[in-house]
Amino acid sequence: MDDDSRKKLEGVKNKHVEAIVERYAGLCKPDRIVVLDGSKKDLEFARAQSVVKGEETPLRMGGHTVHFDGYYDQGREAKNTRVLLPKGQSLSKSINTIDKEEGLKEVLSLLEGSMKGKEMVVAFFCLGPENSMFSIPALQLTDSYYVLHSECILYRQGYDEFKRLKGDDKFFHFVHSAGELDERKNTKNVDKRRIYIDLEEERVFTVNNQYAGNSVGLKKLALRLAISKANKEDWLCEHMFIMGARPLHKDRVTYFTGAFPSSCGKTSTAMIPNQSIIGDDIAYLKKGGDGRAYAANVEQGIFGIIQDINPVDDPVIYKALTTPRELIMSNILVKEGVPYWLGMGQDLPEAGINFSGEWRKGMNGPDGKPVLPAHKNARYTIRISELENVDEKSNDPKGVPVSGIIYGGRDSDTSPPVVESLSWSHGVFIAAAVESETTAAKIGSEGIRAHDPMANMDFLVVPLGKYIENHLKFGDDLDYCPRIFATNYFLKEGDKFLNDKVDKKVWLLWMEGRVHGEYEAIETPIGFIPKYEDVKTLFRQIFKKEYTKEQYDRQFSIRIKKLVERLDRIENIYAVEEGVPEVFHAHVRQQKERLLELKKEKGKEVVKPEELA
Ligand code: SPV
Ligand code: MN
Repeated sequence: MDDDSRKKLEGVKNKHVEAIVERYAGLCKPDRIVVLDGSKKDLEFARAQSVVKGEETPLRMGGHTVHFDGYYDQGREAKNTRVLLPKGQSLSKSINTIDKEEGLKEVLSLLEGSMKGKEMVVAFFCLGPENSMFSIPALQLTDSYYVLHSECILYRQGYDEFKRLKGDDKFFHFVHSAGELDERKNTKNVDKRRIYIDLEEERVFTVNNQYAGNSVGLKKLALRLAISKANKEDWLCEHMFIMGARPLHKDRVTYFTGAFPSSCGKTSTAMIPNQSIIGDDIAYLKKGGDGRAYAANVEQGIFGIIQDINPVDDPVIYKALTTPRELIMSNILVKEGVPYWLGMGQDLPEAGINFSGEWRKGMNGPDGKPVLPAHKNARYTIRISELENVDEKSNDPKGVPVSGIIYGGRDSDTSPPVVESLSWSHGVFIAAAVESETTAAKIGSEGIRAHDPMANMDFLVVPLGKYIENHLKFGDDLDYCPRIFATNYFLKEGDKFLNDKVDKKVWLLWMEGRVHGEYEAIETPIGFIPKYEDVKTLFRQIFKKEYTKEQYDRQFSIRIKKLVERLDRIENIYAVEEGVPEVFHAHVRQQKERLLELKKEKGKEVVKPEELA
């Protein structure tokens, strides 16, 4: 460590930080330790070193770089992401755990000597806005300048937040090593990829990986630690965007949060044109002094899926991705310094460099499978402040008051595009019953219907029953509960989607109006749905598009059989979960009864909205 780094380390005046640095430097044996304090110079250094070390390559557009993860390191690893479980404790069966002693021994031995020939960077960040009720200081140790550079874009700097701790140990810490690298600077031993989460010590060890969902401590690793912290302190830590909805011809902003499983339209909902974005992935929700729910973005950037970003469906992001600024693209196709991705709205070249190396059309990868030009989970990393639609309160230490919460699933044949819950607890039930077809964001098979409560299942580290109870309690404690909605953008008939991607703006503005009591709705067994006239008007006003009664009927009819089948699946899943609040079970039963009664009354399986009005 040189004098400059030593000075920065000592500058936070925190013995716990010094001990952690000393301990893992001793274990990982880097050639050098570099400490950053988040100054402009340090941010430039992080950016430059990613290129110097060969982890990123500049693209032709000013400020843009590309990073490739290894062929087998293209999504979040579930199998080897585990919670270290102290002896005598237990968690839900659905949570992947390993005995703490055994897990620690394994991961520490994998980290031993892992930084030989490399540098260990020590960086200070803050989860949530600085100096606020949301702030959690976070210390990152890594041997990857790509991880560091990503964090400098995605998170707020936290050197001052660490000073504010005044020597206290109330911070998260993350130890990451990409492990041994091959000639492409990719992790060699992905079979030894391990991500072990220690809730007691509020730390995560992650080794032999580079994909940001596995390696970037402050993202999905901190999410797990924060879920555990929130559980103890009675607030909520959610896999949610935060956005400001701005209706046509009215001067007001209404804040929504939304939880969608990966790749189900979460970022693009947060980026709907003429609305404003605060965050796209992780939110902390706390009760404010006025009895309302307040939300803050944990991050300051977006690590978004680039597939299907094109000038028609996502004009704001497309523009940001095609103009000069600091950003990282990962696992796209590059030809002559120009990036290409799937669904970008133009033809792709037939050869180039991608996550498999030198790529040609029609070739197979090392696993014998055809290689697409770019990976489906290819991503971009960008600061939200760079976007033209950033909300003016994006860094407000108070957070923003939440008026509505949206839960989005992905199903082709069951739920209507938008539905409002009957009450807070009914909304919590809807959220706990979210199902979604799996996508490329997680390693494994795609297109399988998976239960994903609150779209947070992959990250849950507290028993599911307790987590649901926390949600119920959070609403009960509030003087004004946000309204809860469910959306489904993926209804299909045959192979054809029933909605255009941009239609989500209509559902959003309907929800916004509901919050202000401006639309009546039709009560159905599953909740409130919009009236035809209202959405028809919104389609006309927003898109100058004719929305027919026939389209409405197809999209909003109550599909009793499918909905009951879903409830049966949910019932089975929760039958083996311990500690699930009775209110939840009651909602499952009552919703089923209402559906079956409707079937009896109408004598059919599919009931049109007008038959309910
Ligand atoms: C997600 O998959 O939910 C993401 C990307 O936001 S990752 O960082 O991989 O989790
Ligand atoms: Mn996410």
